[in-house]
Amino acid sequence: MTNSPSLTVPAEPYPFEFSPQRCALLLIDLQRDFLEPGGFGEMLGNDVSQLRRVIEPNRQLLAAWRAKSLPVMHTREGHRPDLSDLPAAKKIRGRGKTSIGDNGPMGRILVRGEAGHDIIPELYPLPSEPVIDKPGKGAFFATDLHAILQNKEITHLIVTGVTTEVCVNTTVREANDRGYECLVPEDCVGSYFPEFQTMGLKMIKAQGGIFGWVSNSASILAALA
Ligand code: TIU
Repeated sequence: MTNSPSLTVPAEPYPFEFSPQRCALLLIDLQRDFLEPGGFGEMLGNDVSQLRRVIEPNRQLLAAWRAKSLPVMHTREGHRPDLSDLPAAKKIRGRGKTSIGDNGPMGRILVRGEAGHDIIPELYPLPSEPVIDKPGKGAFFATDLHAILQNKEITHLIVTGVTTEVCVNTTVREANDRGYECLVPEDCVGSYFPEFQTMGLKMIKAQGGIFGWVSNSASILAALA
């Protein structure tokens, strides 16, 4: 693969450099179950409006990546309809009245093929964009994401989506351990809890960028322009 010239984005703890063709935009779990009323997130007692602010900045970043034909990938958290990939511990966690696999307002909760499991229409994948179905919080656990990234010679990731402290953080840690350089735009990731949003981002960039970098969509868009 021919390397395109390297771009630099102002970021913390120091500028993030990447070659656009080797940098995938990885959108984590922007699913109806997490962002829309009546889904899994609300069932856990969360305020989904806290997450909806990420939609517009993600839409802009996605449009920029698509306009330059750069690699885009999406993930969805969910399970097989027979729940054979759902650990008992995950099924019973929370001791709620309804849990993963049960019927909810948008179909069976976090089950592949159900309406609530799908990605929100505002950020819907194109047929050319790989969608990684993951049974866990991290996007590398029990998926072919690492193989896809290696086949495409991708070395850098811009990781967006929900939630900051759960699936985004877990995925950035997994990616970092596999040698990927990760940048997280803070306005493109969301948490149901403001304090977790703050600390989830601090954890990534602390100690000289222990897991990665933190920036924002405007800085990335400016670098790409
Ligand atoms: N509950 C919560 O904050 N998150 C999840 O269950 N999954 C993701 O973060 N995608």
